[in-house]
Order: sequence, then C-alpha cells, then structure tokens
Amino acid sequence: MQLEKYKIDEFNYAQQAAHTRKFEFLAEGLSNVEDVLQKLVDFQIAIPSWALGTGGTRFGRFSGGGEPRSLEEKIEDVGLLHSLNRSCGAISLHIPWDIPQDYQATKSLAAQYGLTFDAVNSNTFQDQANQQKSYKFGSMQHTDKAVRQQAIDHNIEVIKHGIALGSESLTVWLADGSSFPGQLNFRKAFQNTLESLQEVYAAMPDNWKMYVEYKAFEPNFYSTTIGDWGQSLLLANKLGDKAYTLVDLGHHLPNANIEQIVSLLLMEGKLGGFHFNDSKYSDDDLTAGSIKPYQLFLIFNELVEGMDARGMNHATDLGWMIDASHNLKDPLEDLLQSVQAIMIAYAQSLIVDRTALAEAQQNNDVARAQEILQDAFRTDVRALVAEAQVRAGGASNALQLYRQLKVRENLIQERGLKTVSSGL
Ligand code: PSV
Ligand code: MN
Ligand code: MN
Repeated sequence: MQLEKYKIDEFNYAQQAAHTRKFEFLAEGLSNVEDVLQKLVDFQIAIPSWALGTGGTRFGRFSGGGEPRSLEEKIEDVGLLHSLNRSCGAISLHIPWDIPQDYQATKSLAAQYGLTFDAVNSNTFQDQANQQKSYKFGSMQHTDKAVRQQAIDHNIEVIKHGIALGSESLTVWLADGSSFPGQLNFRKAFQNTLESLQEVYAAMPDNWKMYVEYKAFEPNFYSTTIGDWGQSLLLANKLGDKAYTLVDLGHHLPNANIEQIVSLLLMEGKLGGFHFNDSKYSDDDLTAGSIKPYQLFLIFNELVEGMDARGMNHATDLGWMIDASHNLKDPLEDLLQSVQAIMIAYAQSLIVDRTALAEAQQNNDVARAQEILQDAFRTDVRALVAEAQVRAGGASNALQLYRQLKVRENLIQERGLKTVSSGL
C-alpha cells in the first residue's frame, strides 16, 4: 500500500490551526526550539522486521490480519511507518527469518521508501531445518567445537548478507546459558563464547560495529552466559574497538538502574545501541514508554548529557532500534506509539536546563536537581515532536492519520485476514 504525500498534506492542513496554537505556546517558553527541532528531525529509529506481525506468547497466538508475508512486504510496512512520521528510516533484519533473494531488488525497494538497512541480527537460539548440529545446549558457548563452528559460520553468513545490503553492524544475542546449577562451567562457557565471537569479529569489515546484547534470563533460568552489562562489556573490551554493548531495556533484573548503566557505558565509549521497549516484569517487549515513561526520560537524559560530553552525534553515533512484540495491538499502531514515546522522551531530555542541573549537583541541592529534571519531564512536548515530523514531511499525528486512512483494513484486503509473519 502506497501512501501519497497529498494525503499527509491534507491531514496536516486540517490540523494546522490547532497544532500551531499548541506549538507556539510551547515554543514561547523554550530557549532552544530550533536546535531541538533539528535534532528531532535528524533522529531516526530502526524498526525490527520481526515486530511487524503478531508475536504471540508460548500459550498462543492470535493473528491480527494483513501482516507482511515476505521481506518485501515487511519493507513496505516500515516504508509506510516512515512516510507517516519520517522517523523510522531503517529496517533491522533477522537472519534466517529474512533472507533476501535478490540484493539489488531488495535494496532498491528499500531506497524507494527512503529506508536503509540497520544492524543485521544473527539467530543461534533456534534450530533451523537442515541444520547439522543442535543449539539445545547453547551455540557459541557449546562444549562441542563443531556446534560453536556452526554458530560462527552462521554469523559470518549474516555479515555477508549485511554487506550486500549496505548494513554496517551485527547484533549478536545468544540464548546460551544453563537452567540448572552444575550444568556448565561458567568460565569455560564464557571463554568458548569469547573465542567464537573473536572469529566473527575478525570477519567484520573495518567500518562495521558488533553489538553484544545481554539478557538476564530466558530461555535459560539459572545462568546466562552474556547475562548483564558487565559480561557484555568484558567481551566488548576483549574483542576490540569495533565491539560494543547493546542495551535492551527489557533485559535487566527488576529495578536495575538502566540510566546509570547507560551513563557508564557511554563514559567508556562502549555503548553501541539500544533495543527500546517497555516492561512491567522482564522481557515483556511492550510499547516503549507505556509502563515507565519517567525511566525512558531518565535514560535519554543520560544519553544526551553523555553524548554531548563526548561530542557525539545524537543521530548517527548510536544504533537506535526498537525491539517489540505484539499480542493485542495492531503492530503498526504499536510501533507508531513506540516511536512517538521515544521522540517525546528525547525532546524532553533536550530541554533540560543542563547548566542549572550541573550547578545544583555541584551544590548538593537535591530538591533543585529533582525539580529541574521533573520540570522537563512534565512539559508536554507533543507539539514539538509533531512540528518536527511535519517539517520532515510527515503527519502531525501519524496514528490518527493511520486510522483515518484505514491502513490496516487496506492491508487485510490486500494480504488477507489469516496471515502469519515470519519470525517469533
Ligand atoms: C531476545 O530476547 C531479543 O531481545 C534479541 O534481541 C533477539 O534477537 C530479539 O529479542 C528477537 O527475538
Ligand atoms: Mn533485543
Ligand atoms: Mn528481548
């Protein structure tokens, strides 16, 4: 389904008076509006190919209909999101769920929608048909060198797909670990993993980044070999300059201070990227900002502070990605909500009075420091985000337009009601 630009213009025109009123009121109270707007226009978040269909849980899956049935249709869906909000200009593929048949055709289709290929993801957490060895007891940590080699070869294969598509990073998430005490030797599992990753690392082009993703538990429930940011950072440091830690917001033990983790990883120059989502319990993969919006803001607050301190480019120096799953909502509506929540948290962190905050911290003025942060968090910046999206060529309210245009109904017409998107 193609979304013609005139439909966006018509929508924005109808909303203009109300939007302008809100925007001007907000802009009047801010000192750096144009700077913030430009940063919001530049900011892009990659959409994971696996989040475009209904995920389901291990208890069941309820199809929403009209889901993408091929890589081409996944690209089409991300293209649709991007034309609505102009903030999701990249797609992140998961191999082998998304094997491109014809690189040139896939690349030109993506280019037609203004999309690039973000990090490619390897998959050694499932056994595929025709696979020689099983990953039941792990992949890169495995006691059997042949299994480790299979995992290494797969990752090198993924890098090759990525190179052909113009991607410049590899995300490695391993399900490796153990479910019972005594099942494995922690040290040997870690060393096997390091050696395997070293071989993959050596196969990466010089301009590539490796994102080492950690996760506290699940599918293993006693130990995970890359279970926290310490283990990931240890690996990234041993691997070299091209290796970084990737933070998935749902991969921590309850109450972890993620913003502090982010701050220290940035300080070490080892923060590579993000998988945004939200959770009440663990890896719930819910819509970003739906459960803990203040935490999302505090994370962005550290990101902006730390990136500015290191002179980093907000838009290009970190891998911004969403990692979500949908059981109840229309996946495209959910993704539009996630992007919106991320942009809001980013905008709020851009209006924090940093000079005043540094002064309050220096003077141990705790109440003042808290007030400064909460003042930004409690500012309704939605009109600022809308203005940036309109300036970039998108709609002032992407979700409202999506519904108005009956996008899902059209996709169901085109693709059918009983569709199963490939992936989890
Ligand atoms: C694992 O829970 C994870 O967060 C990793 O990023 C995977 O690649 C992704 O989910 C998709 O299942
Ligand atoms: Mn993830
Ligand atoms: Mn996850």
